[in-house]
Amino acid sequence: MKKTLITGITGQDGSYLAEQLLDLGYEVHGLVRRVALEDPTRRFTRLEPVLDRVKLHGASLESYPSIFHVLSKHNFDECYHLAAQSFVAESFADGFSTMNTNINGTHYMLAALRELQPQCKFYFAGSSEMFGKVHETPQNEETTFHPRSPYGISKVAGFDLTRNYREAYDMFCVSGILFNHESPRRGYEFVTRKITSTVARIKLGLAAELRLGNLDAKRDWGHAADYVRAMRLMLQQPEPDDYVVATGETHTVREFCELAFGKVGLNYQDYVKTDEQFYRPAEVDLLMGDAAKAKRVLNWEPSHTFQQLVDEMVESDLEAANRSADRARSLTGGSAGVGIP
Ligand code: NDP
Ligand code: GDR
Repeated sequence: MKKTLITGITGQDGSYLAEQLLDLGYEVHGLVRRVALEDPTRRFTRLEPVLDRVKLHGASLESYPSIFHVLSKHNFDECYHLAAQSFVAESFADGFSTMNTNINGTHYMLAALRELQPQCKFYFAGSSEMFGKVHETPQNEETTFHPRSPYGISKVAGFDLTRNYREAYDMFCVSGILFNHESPRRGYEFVTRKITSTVARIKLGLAAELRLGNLDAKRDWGHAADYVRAMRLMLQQPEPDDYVVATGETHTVREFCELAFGKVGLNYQDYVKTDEQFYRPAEVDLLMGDAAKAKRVLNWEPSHTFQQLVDEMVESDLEAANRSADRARSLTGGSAGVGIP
């Protein structure tokens, strides 16, 4: 039985990865913040289906000793380092925290593994945000990086640290360069979930409009369940290497809105308003990945279409909004105002 450590196990990707690894017979450990252990009902919602089958350890990415402590107690075959401040807009608001968590956190993980268990295979969650102001389209493993946010810069640093540990210490360290991937478990601030959760609320008469920033930004959106599958495949290869994971399609935020509102029989133009506060100081205009290498070497392909992704997210948010409205109605005896589901 393989033993694995997932940092960021409470996040979107961590929860899907934990489920897939458990299904494959892995023993799954997760590194979580102390505050999460203190309030499991609120912080472990994504992990709920598997909570009794994972072993959680309190540690913080800001603290080398806390990471060292966990790694000194258990030997792992594989480590998936997913924990990060992952919201690009927040990285403009507080670049210092983002840099600290994302760069030092990755460095601490690598340094502690080197010290305690250099045989453990290491996955770093790289990002298409590293391509930023793109130098070519589509982007592949050879495309030059030009990050456009503190988040993107922190991911380039993490990517370089990971490669350097591979080259300098002969450790099995890989980076996945993953393009945007979404699901019903996506955080509410990210544009896809913001759209689908608001569509559900508008449909139920609980919201009147949706305020967004740049509708013309183009992203290559896939499904998170497909993308975590690629992470594991990277660690099963004979040699460590880096891979782009993407669908090869690109769509505007506007197109996402059109499909999501269309799914419930509404026209996005009647509800979407643009709002300066959601524009970024520097935008990544266009992302479109070329995952030919992942297909060739890992035999990986996405299994969800863009339309299926949007449909699944809208359906899930409609169900959640309906449940929440029912709960509120039963509490108020009929007339109810309802918050975010
Ligand atoms: P989420 O934002 O859903 O999850 C982030 C995770 O990191 C959470 O478990 C969070 O824990 C944890 N975390 C954040 N800060 C700290 C900290 N200081 N100490 C310990 N844990 C911390 O991200 P995703 O699941 O979407 O993404 C996973 C990784 O992949 C991230 O590194 C992200 O940058 C990267 N990525 C994501 C892509 C995407 O489209 N989803 C694309 C490319 C890369 P808590 O619950 O306590 O907040
Ligand atoms: P992104 O995802 O920055 O690509 O990073 P996000 O969903 O936040 O933005 C995508 C695009 O939508 C535009 N946009 C808005 N975005 C948000 N969040 N809110 C809005 O109201 C809004 N209006 C327009 C943005 O400007 C942007 O162009 C995600 C994260 O998961 C990263 O961690 C990951 O590395 C990358 O994807 C790949």
